[in-house]
Amino acid sequence: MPFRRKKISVIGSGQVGATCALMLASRGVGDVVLLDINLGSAKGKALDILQTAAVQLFDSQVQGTADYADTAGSDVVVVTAGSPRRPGLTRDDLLSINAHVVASCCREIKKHSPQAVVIIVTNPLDAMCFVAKRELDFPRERVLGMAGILDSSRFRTFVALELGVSVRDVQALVMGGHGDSMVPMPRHCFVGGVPLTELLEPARIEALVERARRGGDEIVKLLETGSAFYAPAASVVQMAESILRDQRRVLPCAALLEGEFGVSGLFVGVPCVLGGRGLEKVCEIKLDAAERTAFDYSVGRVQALVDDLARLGL
Ligand code: A3D
Repeated sequence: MPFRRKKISVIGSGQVGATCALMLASRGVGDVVLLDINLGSAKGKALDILQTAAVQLFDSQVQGTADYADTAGSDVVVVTAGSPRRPGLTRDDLLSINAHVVASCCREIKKHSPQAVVIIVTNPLDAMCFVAKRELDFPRERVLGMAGILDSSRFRTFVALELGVSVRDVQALVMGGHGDSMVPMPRHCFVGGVPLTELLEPARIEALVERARRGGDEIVKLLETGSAFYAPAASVVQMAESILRDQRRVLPCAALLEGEFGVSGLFVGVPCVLGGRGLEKVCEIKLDAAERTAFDYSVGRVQALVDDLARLGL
């Protein structure tokens, strides 16, 4: 069989999408198609990224388009299309605008890349995953949301800054829905193998948890226009790479739960094994009483978003 490079399509060539395309191409994960309703943005950014190859030395092809036919047969499709958060605009406000965008993108993805693993990034994340799953009707293994890696990388960053250590040696887990109700799990945070709870007082840990929880807002306020994109894009690339290279990494992702953690029919952030088939496994861990309460509250918030979709007829 002739060798075929992996193909990744990124829908939406805005801040997150274009950064994803750059990172995917420069890591040599595969050939990248960048699609946007704004053809000039997709083509211009794709060409610009391609021209970094001579300097960054990669062989990936990068194509910009507004035509889904060019995305046909993608192994992974990343959906970043939609409106970003703006100051004063909550994730929930985006529900209506972005549900229509994600549904229309997923109809095209289903038509052109029926075997793809689809990674949703558009906010409000957990609700957009729900819309995507409904439109795609793919098995749950092939519909995932990116949030937990970003949320936990924020927490890891703040822990590393606080302790003055390398972030490489800080492991952390954030579960639950993406947003204010996310559930950072200090009990599962380790610094060079030492539990965080032995290194910092509970009040300091709580302050870092709170900063991670508001990590997106902090950046929205600083930027004044748009929202974070470097760390979100890097988080997407980690998911895509684990799938495309069958790395079987254990990463916190939004996955459709089918009874795990006592939840069914909702996308919630949980530790997942990502490999060649997409979601290989949900890792069900024991939650203590406080974690259970926080997780259940977060799941309730995801359910409320899904209920809003129904109420709005989305
Ligand atoms: P932005 O830079 O505005 O890019 C969005 C792009 O989508 C624009 O180029 C639009 O032209 C394009 N677009 C709009 N509608 C369509 C459509 N129907 N088909 C194709 N393209 C379309 O936004 P951004 O890149 O900063 O953010 C993109 C999305 O990701 C937003 O919903 C953000 O809220 C979300 N986001 C999520 C996270 C998570 O952690 C989950 C992090 C960062 C951003």
